[in-house]
Amino acid sequence: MLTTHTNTMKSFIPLPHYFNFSREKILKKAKKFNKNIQKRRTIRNFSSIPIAKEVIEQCILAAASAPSGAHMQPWHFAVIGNQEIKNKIREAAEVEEREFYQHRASEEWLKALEPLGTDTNKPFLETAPWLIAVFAERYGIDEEGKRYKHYYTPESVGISCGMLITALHNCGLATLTHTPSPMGFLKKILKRPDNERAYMLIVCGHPTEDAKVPNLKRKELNQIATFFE
Ligand code: IYR
Repeated sequence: MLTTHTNTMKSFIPLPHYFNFSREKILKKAKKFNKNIQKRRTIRNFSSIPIAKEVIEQCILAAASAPSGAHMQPWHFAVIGNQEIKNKIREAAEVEEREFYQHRASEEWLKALEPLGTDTNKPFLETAPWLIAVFAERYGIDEEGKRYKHYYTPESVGISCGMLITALHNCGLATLTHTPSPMGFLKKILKRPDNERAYMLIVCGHPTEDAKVPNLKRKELNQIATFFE
């Protein structure tokens, strides 16, 4: 299989899977999927109910099926279930968050965050069963230690994060996309190599029974899409 930049030979195979659904079935599936994904909510109240590692493994494999620039697959998923590491991550994230809320964030930014009810306190980083730190590989390194270029890295990693969130939601699990900024501490705590940059922290678990979410509205179709028929 062609996987890395080192494969220069062209190789094509017949498209292995193609779903030749009827027009009716396509629309039915579109509606069904939308109905399900509309139930996705970002949560911040995580219970400590465990989730099997195998579930996370499957969802990461799904995420890693994302398209990527020149098929470089420029992502790495550091999956943390270890309590001591979670504690360290919480501690380091809260240092950055205190700086953010007290100094770095503009008035406008803080005002925009008000409806979400966020603050410097991040207990979910310790209580949720899994933290998935997603790293973007700024460049690749071949078997001889030579660097090679990656393309459209933020776009590629962003797509895979979206697919990961969708895959987890499909299992009935809740997530929080958490981006304490800067995220340099993740690279240090998780001992990731120089070519990687922390991209996003995805918190995953079950909501607590009394979990609350802000009363947010999604934009209407005519606000987000323009059709040229
Ligand atoms: N990282 C901070 C602030 C924050 C920023 C945005 I943009 C959000 O959508 C939510 C929170 C925090 O996690 O509290």
